[in-house]
Amino acid sequence: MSAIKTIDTNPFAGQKPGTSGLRKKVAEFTQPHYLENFVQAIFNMLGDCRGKRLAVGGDGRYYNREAIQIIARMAAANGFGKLLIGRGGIFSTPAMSCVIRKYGTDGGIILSASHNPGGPNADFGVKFNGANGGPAPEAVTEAIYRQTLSIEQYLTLDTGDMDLDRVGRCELGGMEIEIIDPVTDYADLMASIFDFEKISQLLTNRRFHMCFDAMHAVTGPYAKAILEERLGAEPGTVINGAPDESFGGGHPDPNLVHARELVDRMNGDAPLAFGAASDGDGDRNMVLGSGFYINPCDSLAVLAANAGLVPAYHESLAGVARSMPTSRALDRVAQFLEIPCYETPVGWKFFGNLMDADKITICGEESFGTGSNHVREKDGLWAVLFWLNIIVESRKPARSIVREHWQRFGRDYFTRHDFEGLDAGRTGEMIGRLRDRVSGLVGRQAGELSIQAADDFAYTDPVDGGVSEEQGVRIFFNDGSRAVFRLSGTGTANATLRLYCDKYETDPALLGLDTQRMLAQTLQAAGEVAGIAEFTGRTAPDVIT
Ligand code: VG1
Ligand code: CO
Repeated sequence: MSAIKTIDTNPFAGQKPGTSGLRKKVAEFTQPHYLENFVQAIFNMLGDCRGKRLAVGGDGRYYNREAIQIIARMAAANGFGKLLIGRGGIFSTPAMSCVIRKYGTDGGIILSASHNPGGPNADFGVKFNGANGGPAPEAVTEAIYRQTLSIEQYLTLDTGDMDLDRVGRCELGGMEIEIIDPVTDYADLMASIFDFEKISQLLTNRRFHMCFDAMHAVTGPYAKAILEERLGAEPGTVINGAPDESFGGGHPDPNLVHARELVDRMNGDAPLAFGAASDGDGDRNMVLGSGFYINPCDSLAVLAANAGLVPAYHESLAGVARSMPTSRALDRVAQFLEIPCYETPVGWKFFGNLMDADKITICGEESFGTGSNHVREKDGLWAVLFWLNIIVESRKPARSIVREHWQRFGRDYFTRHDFEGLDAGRTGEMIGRLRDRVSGLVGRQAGELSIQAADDFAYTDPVDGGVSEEQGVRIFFNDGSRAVFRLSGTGTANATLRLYCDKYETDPALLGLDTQRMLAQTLQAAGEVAGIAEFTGRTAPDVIT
């Protein structure tokens, strides 16, 4: 048996998990002891690790394999009983959630910085998920952070690397390691939720052409196995399907800016019937109809409204939830269905308790994230299959489904403006000033609008009573529109300001108009109230979704 080594170390500042795990530049993560400190902090938070079982895998980005070797040695030295590892070190985020739940492990470690770019000069990340398969809630990430502040030692093993590429069992310092196929369990789960037979009829109908852009990231193998192999879509349906350590030099973020190739195919002379893309770790989705962009807030509302068409959701939904900045389109569906709709802070970790307590079945965020209680993460391919199942059952193209939805429920125009690479000090000051003034804003004029209500969003978890404050400043205007301001918690350099605006419209003549035009007054008023130009020096956002 290999010798256990105790390594002396010192705390690193800033190992505080953000919206979704700890994300840093690769150069920071690969410093001696940096990853080790964080991993030992997770283990210390867990307490006695003897005999515990963990799943480990990542999105395949640069440093994924090395990190897994380090984690495996440390897990063995800390007395874990078993590690389940995806072949090649791969698990998409939703597949990891599936595996934790299916095999009943005590949790999992996901190596990913999600939609952030990868490569030696880009980003790396580590996320801890609990036994329910979901991202650690705030109390747990806080406990991990506290451990990082006082860490003095970590345990590892004096041993070489193991083979990550062969499915099977082996042993490391008395700990069992099982390398499993990362796709099969997840694909089986999808087959148990959706009507694969009918979706297959659709995908093998030579008049229905679709494209799935895996963006050189982790969903390539999943999408090929499910869409092309199991469901019979023509080869080539999945593009950019070979995972790459640097995501082909791109930004694995499924939006109109970064999924350019897909967008061109959907808008060309012979547009495809349906298009979709996923992000670095496979939990996000963007869906497109022929020449038609489907806003993620609308997508979430459409899935909830049509859930009865999908086998797993035939029975009624327990409830639904959305993150606070996500448009209120979902609320209108919930009201119609007479089910509760919860409003949570940004980040998937807030949905877990609601699902565990059977309060919600489907939930989502404006940031291209939708999911259900089949796992405890958002799930990109699940959303794509959901759409295909709705299309085949309703016999309507995606575009008609959305337009009919607007006719029925009204349309919530929604946009998000991101201002990136900002000076953290000045941007923090701007948000601080907004927060301080928030209660005094009511009645004030801003541009053409006046402010009816304003607050700094706080959330009390209805299950465990945990309180999360300062989750975003909300301003409600007299025309029914809303603006939300918050700072991103997933970046690795400088600050990113997110400004979200939405407005409800029911006039049938005003349902098919341009989003930016419809929200121009609200955007203008929001910029003025916050002093965006004055504090950031910017007059236009870097990314609009
Ligand atoms: C962003 C999104 C948020 C999402 C998070 C993780 O966070 O806004 O909705 O849950 O990314 O998604 P922030 O703090 O940067 O706004 V993923 O796919 O990057 O794990
Ligand atoms: Co992601």
